[in-house]
Amino acid sequence: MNVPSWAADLEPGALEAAAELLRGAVDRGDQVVVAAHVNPDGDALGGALALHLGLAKLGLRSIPTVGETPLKVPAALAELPGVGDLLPPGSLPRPDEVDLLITVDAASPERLGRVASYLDAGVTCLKLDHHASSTEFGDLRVVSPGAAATVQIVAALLHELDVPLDRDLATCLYAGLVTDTGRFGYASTDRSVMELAGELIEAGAPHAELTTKLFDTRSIGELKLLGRALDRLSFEPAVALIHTHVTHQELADVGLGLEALEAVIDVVRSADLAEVALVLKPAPGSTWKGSLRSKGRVDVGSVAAAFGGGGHARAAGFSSDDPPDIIVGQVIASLREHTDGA
Ligand SMILES: [Mn+2]
Repeated sequence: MNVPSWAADLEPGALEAAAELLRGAVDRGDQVVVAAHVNPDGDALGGALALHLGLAKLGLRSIPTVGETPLKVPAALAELPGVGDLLPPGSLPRPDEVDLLITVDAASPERLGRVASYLDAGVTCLKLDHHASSTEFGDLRVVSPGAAATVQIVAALLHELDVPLDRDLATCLYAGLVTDTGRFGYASTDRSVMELAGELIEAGAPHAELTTKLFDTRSIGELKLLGRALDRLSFEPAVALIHTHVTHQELADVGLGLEALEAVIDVVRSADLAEVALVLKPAPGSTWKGSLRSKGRVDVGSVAAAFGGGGHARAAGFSSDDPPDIIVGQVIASLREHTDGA
């Protein structure tokens, strides 16, 4: 593997130090927990499971988890290798029984859900991430905002550990790579992404099947919700914002949870006149979760940050307890500031 471009963003020696840490853990037979962020996507879950399976190849039985109960895995990811090994937070060992926590694709402790209690208890933490908004938790951080997906960092770490790619590892890693690059369509897609994709396909990743599952498979309920969201679309020409929301009741009507709304933003952001897209989703209580996407001219990561959220320049999210019309007004005001400054 050539040294990929994103590696320049790492702290010097971080990848090697992480490999050293893991080699030590394998030698000692440490109790290791590998945590994907809550509401896991292909990158978080694929990365965590690839690391779990890779450590198993070295002889270490780690515990993969997602810090929420009940543990929910999106249908598109339910057949990833290693999913059956996932344990819910309630079944995890106590902090004093855990030697090492590895976090995958989680920018902040909040994204770890109940697993964050390990950090509070002082469990040693290795953090693997690629979010520009990554906060400074973790004793050893392998964080590269230049990486298109955290699985690129996981793949490099497995390579550093001399773990050969097999079909299962390649499947998990490919799921992360194709997810976070929008099936290789986002600006983050570069040579290092394509080279890794090539290696994974060569190692047996069922790429066509994964792409169909991840991007082209929706329940009828999801399509109906998409219809509701599109029916309610509104455009603010002054800031080129397209926005919509879906209510609790509409989710309840089709008997689906929040995850059924993942696809809405991808359709909404395709509006030709829009520079920024916003979809508000009804989180539990009276809270709304906002998903923001930018075509590139506006840094929605900083818009989300103004609401206490975070993410990337082109994709970000936040939570708010205000009603949708107020949130939209605040986003418009924030966009005005960013546009004026540009
Ligand atoms: Mn990611």
